Amino acid sequence: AGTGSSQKSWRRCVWRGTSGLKLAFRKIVKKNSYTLNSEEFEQYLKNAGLSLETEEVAAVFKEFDRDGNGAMDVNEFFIALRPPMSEYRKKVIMEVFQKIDKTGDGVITIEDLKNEGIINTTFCLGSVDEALSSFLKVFETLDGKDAKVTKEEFVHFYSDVSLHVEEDQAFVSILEKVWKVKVNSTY
Ligand SMILES: [Ca+2]
Ligand SMILES: [Ca+2]
Repeated sequence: AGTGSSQKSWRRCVWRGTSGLKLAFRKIVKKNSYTLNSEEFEQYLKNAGLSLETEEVAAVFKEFDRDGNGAMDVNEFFIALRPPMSEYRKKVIMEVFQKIDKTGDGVITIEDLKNEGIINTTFCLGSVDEALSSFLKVFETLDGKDAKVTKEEFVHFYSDVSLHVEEDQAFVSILEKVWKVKVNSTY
């Protein structure tokens, strides 16, 4: 297993080769029931032009295989290859999450959003609950869409957003606008 910083540089390296990896992964998932094992992972890293020692691959695979079942699924694959977010952005995301979670139960549900004016329900078809529930489902990317956004789902969603937003200030204002909160941006 590598140190934290070698893992980081590894990820940066992989990220640069990511378009090749995505193609490779698409090819494999068709053949192999949507997961890949350590050997397949190594093979496809090689195909993507990233040669690593077998032990390195194994160590990385172990870290990526978050539920430890020996198979990497697409979610684990992309979560793993995503470059780490800055501490600042992580804090911003957690701050916003806590502000939205009015009931304080650690999950964002429609109860938290009622009467907060987060979405304009005036022109929605169906009930306010239905509208809020569809809104919440947008942020659910990990488990089944149950209109309950966990911290993990929230962080996962905004980690993806974060990849596409260069400036911290822009990132903060995206969160502020969507969730109608004010971020206390001095940490
Ligand atoms: Ca809540
Ligand atoms: Ca959920």
